[in-house]
Parts: sequence; C-alpha cells; structure tokens
Amino acid sequence: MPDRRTFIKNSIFASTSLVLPTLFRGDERRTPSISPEKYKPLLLSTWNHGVAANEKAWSVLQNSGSILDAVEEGVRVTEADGKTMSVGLHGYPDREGIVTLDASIMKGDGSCGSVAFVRQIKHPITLARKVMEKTPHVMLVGEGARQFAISEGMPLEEEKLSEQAEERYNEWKEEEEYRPIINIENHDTICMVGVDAAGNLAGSCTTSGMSFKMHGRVGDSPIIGSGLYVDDEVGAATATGMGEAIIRINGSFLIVELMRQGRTPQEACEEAVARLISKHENDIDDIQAGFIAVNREGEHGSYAVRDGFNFAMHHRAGNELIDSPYKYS
Ligand code: SD4
Repeated sequence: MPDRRTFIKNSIFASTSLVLPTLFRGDERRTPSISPEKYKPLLLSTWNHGVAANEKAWSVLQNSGSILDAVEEGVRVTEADGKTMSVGLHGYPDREGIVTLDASIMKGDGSCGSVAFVRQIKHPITLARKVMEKTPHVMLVGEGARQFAISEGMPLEEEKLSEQAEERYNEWKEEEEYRPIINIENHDTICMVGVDAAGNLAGSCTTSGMSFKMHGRVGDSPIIGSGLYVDDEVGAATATGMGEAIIRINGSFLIVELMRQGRTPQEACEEAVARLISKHENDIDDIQAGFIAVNREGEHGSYAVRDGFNFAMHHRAGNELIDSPYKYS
C-alpha cells in the first residue's frame, strides 16, 4: 500500500499525463513570486488533481465563455476520477463505512448553492448548482439533498466502497480502533476559483471530506464563506485542509474581505493562515490548511499552514503545478 503522498502523486500524474499542456512537465514546479503577474482569464485549483480539472475548465471557458460552467465542469473531472480518494463516491468513507459528500459553488454576483452529507450522488457539484439555480435556498443536506437530486433526474449510484477505499477502511478499523483520524495527511479536496477575461468570477469546491470522520460530520467545503467565497467586486478564495480550523476563521470570506480592504491575494492568504494559527496554539502540529485566491484584476495568491500544499494555475500560456508558500515545514 503506497503512502498518501506517493499514491496521490502517482495516480494524478498518471491520470493527467495525456492532457498536460505546455508549461506543466510532471515533476517540474516553481514557487510563485511574491507579486505575481496579472492574468485574465485565470483558473486556480487545489492539489495535483487541479491540473486535470483546470485543463477541462479552460476548454469549457474557451467554448462556452462561462466561468461558472468552467468551474463546475472542471471539478467534475476529479469527482469522476476513481484514483482520487478524497473527492467523489470512490473516496474514503466515514467511520461507519459510508461515503458522504460535500460541495459548493458560487458566482461573483452572490448566487450560491451547496450540498452536504449527501450519499449516492456522483456529481455533488452539479447538485449544488441545481440548488443555486432551481431552489430558493442555498444549502440542502443529507436525505433532503438526495431527494432533490432524484427529483432533478440525477441517477443514484450503488452504495458500495471502491476497492481501495474498502481496503484502507478495513486497515483503519484495525489500526485506529474506530477513532476519526484528524491529522495533516488526511485531506485533498478539489477547489477551483477563476476569473474570465471580463473580470467575472466563480468558484467551486467538492470533497468526500475528512477520511473516517464521524457519521454526519460536515467540513468547510459546502459552507459558503468557509470553503469558498466569491465576490465580483473583489475576488474569490477557497480552502482545503482541516475543515474545522477553516470554519473557525470563516477562511474564504476572510480572505475576500481582506482583499476588499486592499491586501493582495497573497497578503490576504498569509493573514488568514496567521489567524488560523492564532486559534490553534495547542494543536497546530496536527493541522494542515491551504488557501488560494484571485482578485478581479487576475492577481493570485496562496499560502498554507505547512509544507506540502500545491495548486494548479492555468492562464493563456498553459497550466502549471505550483508549490505553495507556507508557514511551517
Ligand atoms: C474537509 N476541507 O472536509 C475538507 C477536506 C479537504 O483537502 O479540504 N481536503 O474538512
């Protein structure tokens, strides 16, 4: 059984190797400059799987011109990628052995939708978009979300763990004696924020959440303002990592508001991480969280609590995987 990093690296590189555009060369990475250039359009996505998600989103943006379609279609690639163990129905289950998914989507005009604790739906991001566009609500959870999916004609998938998830779940039950794992190695959500050539923004976020979580646990990803926030007047931000810590500081909203007050995306991400750390003096060694942000001018930023967070950035010249700056090694 490979460790998480090796597994993610191998699987994502394997799954994206046929679609890599000009700038990305597998293990070639660079650290972003402190004052990044302005790019419009621009797409940013979390982790290695962001490369393939960006690739799809970019082609959708070129064809449809819609930044909302782009961020939805982009993360659907990861939701369907059977090798990503922290997104989609093939991901790791909760401690009862049940996979429950969280997702959110937001447009820069304030429209937003999300679903949480939802079962049997292959594309929760599309369900979140339907909540946004077809209901008077922002968020549906659990059985209600599933019933809404059925009423919208979305198929229910069989509730069966993927081979890899089942194997790991059985190991975990023996090793961890049924305690939820809360540690820095246990997350890899796909989140995407983007700006089109005219400065319109949108974002998306979808996850199976923390592995072996308590049944019913919901993280930051479907909570508007925590896992994702978008405002055409300012910019967009999204988060990955330990949801509990991100919710406590309302991380994505915080970053957008800091940008509104004049911070660059980079400065805003760094300040959000500092805030998060200040609320976790006693357990910060167990926490990883990372943020990415873009403003309406097309500047970007990223920052993480610790080493190991990366993100994919797509602009006109191509798609790159970038190691994020961070606070702790
Ligand atoms: C959660 N934030 O459920 C998600 C997990 C995650 O990268 O981001 N993984 O807490």
